[in-house]
Amino acid sequence: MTELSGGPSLPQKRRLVTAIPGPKSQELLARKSAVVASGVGSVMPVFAARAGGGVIEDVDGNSLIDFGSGIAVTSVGSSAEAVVRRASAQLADFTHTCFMVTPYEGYVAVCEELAKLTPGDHAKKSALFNSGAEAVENAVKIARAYTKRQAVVVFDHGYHGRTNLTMALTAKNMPYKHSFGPFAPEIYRVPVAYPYRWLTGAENCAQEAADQVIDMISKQVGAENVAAIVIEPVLGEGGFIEPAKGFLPKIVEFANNNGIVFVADEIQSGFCRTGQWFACEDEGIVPDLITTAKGIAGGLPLAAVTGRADIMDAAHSGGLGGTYGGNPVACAAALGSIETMRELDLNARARRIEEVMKGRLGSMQEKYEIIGDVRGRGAMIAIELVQSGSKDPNPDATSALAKACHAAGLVVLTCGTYGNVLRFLPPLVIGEDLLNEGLDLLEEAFARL
Ligand code: PLZ
Repeated sequence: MTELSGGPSLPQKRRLVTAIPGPKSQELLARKSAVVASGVGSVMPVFAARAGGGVIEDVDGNSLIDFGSGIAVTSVGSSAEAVVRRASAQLADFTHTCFMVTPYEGYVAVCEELAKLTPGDHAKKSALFNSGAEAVENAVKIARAYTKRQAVVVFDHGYHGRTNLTMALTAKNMPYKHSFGPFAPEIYRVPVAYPYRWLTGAENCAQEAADQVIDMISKQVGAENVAAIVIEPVLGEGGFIEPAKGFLPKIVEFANNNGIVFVADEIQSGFCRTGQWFACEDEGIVPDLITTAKGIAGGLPLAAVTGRADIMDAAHSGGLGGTYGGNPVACAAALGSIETMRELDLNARARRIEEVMKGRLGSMQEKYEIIGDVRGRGAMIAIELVQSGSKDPNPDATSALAKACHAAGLVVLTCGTYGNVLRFLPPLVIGEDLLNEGLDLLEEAFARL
């Protein structure tokens, strides 16, 4: 894998010239705490100045290796040439007209790409929004309008956003829901096939979990009352959980047999992140609706609901929209991002990142018994940290390791219901030397722990 430039003048090298955070970041942090609400946290106390390829340069001139991509967003890098070129041209032409007032071509072109790229060869339509949460909310609106039913089924460890409805769909209380209720009604949570933590063993996980889900829906909700089943094909914030193979197809079959809209939330896993356009493809799943955001637009805010034309058309005319949904600059960026994914074959790069990461993390697992599980797909890889000799979660080691990586100039993120998962989401354009250097820094952090 050769090094790709993600920004014309940004050297693809880690470089620390001050402590982390440096003096300029510290000054900005003081200004931040005076005026930014404390509810809005930041993983690392450094302020970005430029970013591109596999690095983020801070205001003190430190250059950090990026294993976060701004939470799985900048898959093409933070300043990909085609994204900058197309978004800049659009910016000069016009910033906004509102698609609901006078439409423009970019929006239509993005919907055409979504129809081509998402799984299934049926007729598809899309609607564009600003954020992942908004896309999930709209998928639920559409599924309810189509089925004329109300109930929505979601899963343990699921994450779908921070708005009122999507908080209700999200599993984890702290920090997402605590003190923010009451939540939307008619949401039902069922188990997910989490192989590492399945009590009777990973080999029984897919069948037993699917049986439990179907039994719970049938007995507690009534399949005929369910509008939608919403699931992430690889669960993101909940801990990069890959449902045991066979689980998702059983759920899809149940949904199909009962007139339930199956919604794949691919906001984190989509757009080449897992080494294919969408993570569903692994098991040949064709969702009725698919929600996308994050990686779609190279860092600009854009989200979509895409799905079967008859379902998408169930919402009455004027029933879907929003002032900024499908903003022209964000659409231009999405077209640049998709162009980059095709041109650089970023699916192949994601698979290569998996190969390198799993190799290195697998060796670390043999050495450090607190690494309970190494998992994930493509450039969506994680390690689950446990107490030595058990599967009890080890959030302390997780945050200590993350801190050590940050101090060494490596941006890593944590996740997981138990706060014990270190996740790695490098831009797909990261150079292989930077990728290995990041893994060296992680290994040093383990050695010092
Ligand atoms: N669905 C699967 O991963 C966003 C959340 C970060 P928005 N994940 C990052 C945080 O702590 O707020 C996400 C996701 C899945 C929906 C969403 C929501 O997307 O664009 O953040 O609204």
